[in-house]
Amino acid sequence: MGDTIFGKIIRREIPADIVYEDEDVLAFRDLNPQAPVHVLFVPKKPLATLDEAGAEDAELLGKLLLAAAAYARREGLAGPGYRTVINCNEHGGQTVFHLHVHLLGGRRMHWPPG
Ligand code: DGP
Repeated sequence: MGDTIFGKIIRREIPADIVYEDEDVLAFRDLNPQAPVHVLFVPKKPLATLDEAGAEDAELLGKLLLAAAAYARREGLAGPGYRTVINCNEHGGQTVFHLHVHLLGGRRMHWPPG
């Protein structure tokens, strides 16, 4: 995959409001928040889309979701609830081609999404 803005954030070449980091995952606040809490959980491994993930990435995908769930719990979002979203490719609304999980919380979500 080509480099993206998220690759630059992972390498600390551009700033971001980082809220969580471990060996495999970086999480930072979305620049254009769609909810009071809007954090992106990004694998340090440069996967472009969910479609590019393979069986070898099963553990990494689990780590992304568990990191998001743990963050939501720490921030008091788990009781009221929250939403996780992975947009994939054009119809999914993906604009940055480095796989990421959106964590949205702090307000009631609507369904179906637009
Ligand atoms: P998606 O549409 O699923 O690819 O989501 C990309 C998100 O990334 C979008 O909600 C806005 C956010 N975003 C784009 N550029 C930047 C950036 O430079 N910094 C941060 N923190 N977020 C960004």
